[in-house]
Amino acid sequence: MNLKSTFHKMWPLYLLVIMMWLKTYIVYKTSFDIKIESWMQELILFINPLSFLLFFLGITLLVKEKSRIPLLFVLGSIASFILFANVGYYRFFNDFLTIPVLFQTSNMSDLGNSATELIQFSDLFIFADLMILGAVLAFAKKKNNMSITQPLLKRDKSAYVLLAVIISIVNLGLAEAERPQLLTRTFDREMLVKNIGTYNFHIYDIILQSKSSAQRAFADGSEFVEIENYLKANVRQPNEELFGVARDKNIIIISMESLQNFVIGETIDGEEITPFLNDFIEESYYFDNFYHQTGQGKTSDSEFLLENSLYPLGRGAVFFTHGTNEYQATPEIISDYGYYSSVMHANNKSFWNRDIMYQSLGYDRFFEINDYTVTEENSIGWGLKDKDFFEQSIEHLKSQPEPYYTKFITLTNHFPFELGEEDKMVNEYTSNSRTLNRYFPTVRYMDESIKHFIQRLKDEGIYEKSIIILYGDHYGISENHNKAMAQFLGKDEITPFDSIQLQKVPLIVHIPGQEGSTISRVSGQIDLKPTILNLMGISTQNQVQFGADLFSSNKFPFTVLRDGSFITSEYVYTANTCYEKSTGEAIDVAACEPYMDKAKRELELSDKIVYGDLLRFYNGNDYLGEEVLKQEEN
Ligand code: GP9
Ligand code: MN
Repeated sequence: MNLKSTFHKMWPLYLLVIMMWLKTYIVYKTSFDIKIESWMQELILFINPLSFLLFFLGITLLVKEKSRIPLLFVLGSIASFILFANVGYYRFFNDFLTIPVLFQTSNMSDLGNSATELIQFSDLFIFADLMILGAVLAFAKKKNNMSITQPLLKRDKSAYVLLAVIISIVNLGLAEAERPQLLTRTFDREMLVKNIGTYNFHIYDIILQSKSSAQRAFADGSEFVEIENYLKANVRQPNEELFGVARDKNIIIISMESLQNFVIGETIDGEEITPFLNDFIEESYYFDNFYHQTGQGKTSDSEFLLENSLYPLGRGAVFFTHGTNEYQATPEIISDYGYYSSVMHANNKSFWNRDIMYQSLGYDRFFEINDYTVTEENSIGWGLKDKDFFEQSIEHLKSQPEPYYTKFITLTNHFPFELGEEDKMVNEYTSNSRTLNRYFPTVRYMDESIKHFIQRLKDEGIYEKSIIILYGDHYGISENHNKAMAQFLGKDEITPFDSIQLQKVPLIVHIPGQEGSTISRVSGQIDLKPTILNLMGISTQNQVQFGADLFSSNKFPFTVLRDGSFITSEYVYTANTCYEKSTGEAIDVAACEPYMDKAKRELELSDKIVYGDLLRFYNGNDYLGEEVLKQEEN
């Protein structure tokens, strides 16, 4: 086999493969934050784009000679665009794209400002190789001394395929040695990209997606036995004293956009960042060890946790991927108890597929952008400013039959944290991260709008007959800003342990007539539903739920995050490392081992319910397997 002649005959193909390969590696190093721990990992990262590029661009060998170059450009553009989309997505979400996220095109159009923030001039680099190839080909044509496409013999093609196969085997072999069971464990996208490369990761993702569609089709409800057993074994007695304190009271929930717990009680240039919340905490129950458990679905994932006490998915937003499943969400449950339920959020109703999902969750009404007067003057960033949003919502709130369960979703404290000068009440921070710098004034603004809202509730006489629950939906500052964050927190660096601590979000529960207190038991958004139902005096015994009443002293102090990291009262486990909570020091992983299985099982069982749409087999009391299947057959 004459590799040299093969190379010579197919030089445009090889040239593009090599350029795209190096480009991808440069993008890895500059646009993604992929943690490399050894030279072997670096080597795998370096070679991992190659196998895909050889196969993908090699498709050009299957077509006629004259179509080869145009097809090479088409394929090159597709792969470059995929890389480009990943770079933009990563800039904000600190994560790689997945198929479900990609199909959320209705969200893309809403991204507006954020999208332009996310695209940078330097991204043109991603298409530089195609431009270079174009220029070289034009030059070669002019010179006419380098033939561009030549007839290929079978053995030329075989040599090429052989090379691609060998490189793939080497890549996979090294990856498997470095990280056994890589492809069977899917928690961590970064690990996958690190080992098999961003392009192959997408192929893997497509396979997963088709598998999960098949999962629903094959589920027959027999899976329920295992789930019921697990839930029964883990059931905890809720707090009896608080059972029913909210009966017939309104439930007002405020989802606070991107609010992390580290700002609570903190100051910037001597000014409190959340003065109102700091005061409100004093007269409420405040959970200072409460974690968000969201994945790629961000706000919508936090809503999913809140309403279902199920985990969102490891990939995509469950609001999108499983928006028409059968659920037994809080709004549906409480309608039997005379409650009216609604959501207020001044954004397009289709964002995060909310319009569809809210029906599945059993909401009576969704007050969306068309229910608000949104003008240029009262908008910033993603839309209606929080203060105006709350002010306009008061009328909606008053129009509802009581008692009601109403969820407010704020918006102003959203990346890229834009705010007009007139609304800035604290200074920006000074660091190398514009994002972190701007975070504080928008948090301060949100705090002020909530203060205003609570005052309005008092004016309207709603406050005293309502339980008010405020929680942060997810992180606002991603790990991309670790350096600035370390500076703000006065640390040398942000360790993986610190990163987990930064996933704490505030949870505040205000019950009229009760002084409240600070509760430091480890907990998460999964616990909201059982807590709320218990306050409402609704028994949670037969609920399919993974959380527990936060007020119960029996609650197991354990919270698993969507990436499989977990927190107990003594330990934090993340990135295959066990940390002692009191010191933040890495210790022997054996200490975390007893909880590792539980963490994995919780996520697996919850995923099973979602993928198999298993709640269609459950009526809240009995397993309905046979009946449901018969109905579906007809
Ligand atoms: C969109 C708002 C923000 O309506 O909830 O969503 P996020 O980007 O935070 O998930
Ligand atoms: Mn959000």
